[in-house]
Amino acid sequence: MSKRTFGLCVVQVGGIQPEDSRAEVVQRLVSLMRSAHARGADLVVFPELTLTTFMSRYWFDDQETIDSYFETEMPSAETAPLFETAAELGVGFYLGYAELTSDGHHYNTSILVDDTGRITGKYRKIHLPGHSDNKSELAYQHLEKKYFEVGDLGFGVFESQGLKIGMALCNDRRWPEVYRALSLQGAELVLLGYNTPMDVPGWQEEPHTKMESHLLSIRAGAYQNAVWVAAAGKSNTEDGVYMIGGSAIASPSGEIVARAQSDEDEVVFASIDLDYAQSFRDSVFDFSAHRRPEHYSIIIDRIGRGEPLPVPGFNS
Ligand code: CDV
Repeated sequence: MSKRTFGLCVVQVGGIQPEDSRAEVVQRLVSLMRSAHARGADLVVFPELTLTTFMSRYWFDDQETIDSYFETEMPSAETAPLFETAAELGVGFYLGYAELTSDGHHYNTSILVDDTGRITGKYRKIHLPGHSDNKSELAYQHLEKKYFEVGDLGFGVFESQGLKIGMALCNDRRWPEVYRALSLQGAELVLLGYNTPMDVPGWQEEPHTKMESHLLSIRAGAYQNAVWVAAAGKSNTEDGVYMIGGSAIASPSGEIVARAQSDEDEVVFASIDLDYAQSFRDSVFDFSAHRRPEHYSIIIDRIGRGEPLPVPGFNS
């Protein structure tokens, strides 16, 4: 049986504090990229909004302060070392960051960069959680709906380093439509970065289920779509807020093949067999043979829950 092996790394980042400068963060990421390369990485996945602390926990009125968390160019003078190191080592990377476009739009974005340091794909986050109103009674808020617009690029799949790669960001990993949209375009890898604070306004969960629902989401996405999923998170505390960590790689069997053991900066490596997905694609998840889109129209027609549809002889 053929084997196409690929060195995949998720790089967990143990918290970025408000006082950490971009240059300091980039140096930290470069050093983690070098460690990943030493482990055999071909591609490194960094978290969502990696370059600063998670700004959506704060209410800001002042647009200048808000914009200070965003990147207006990529690469920039501050982020160039990441691209240079990628080219030097021959390692690709995925990076999440806040993007301010030249015409004034704000997105929660990720880019894919190949092993020559060239940007080969971009994704702008579509499922934005949280709220846009000021819940000033809370110590920390979750204001993604205030600071970011819904992404306008759809769910793209990009050819990079000889693979078909799809991207998602954080809350996207909980939505099955994301993985299906990517796997229907032949994605072999789904890369995603996340920030999952333990306390989210209006979202009560036992601490253990926070980790469980994160791992369950990436495992289910991987299995039901016969893809590899690589998820890199921030972890530990950021400005006193605990982030769950649990950076991991899930295989097309739905198993976690590598997972962070700490809450700190950590390089999580797996040498993956890209052809392992094929047996799932040829059998239980042979989409062409078994999918029945003529019965899936409710998924497009409805956003929220509604009444049961009529079934001949019932619900009329
Ligand atoms: N940054 C995120 O999208 N976080 C969400 C929750 C925790 C608000 C998540 O699904 O992890």
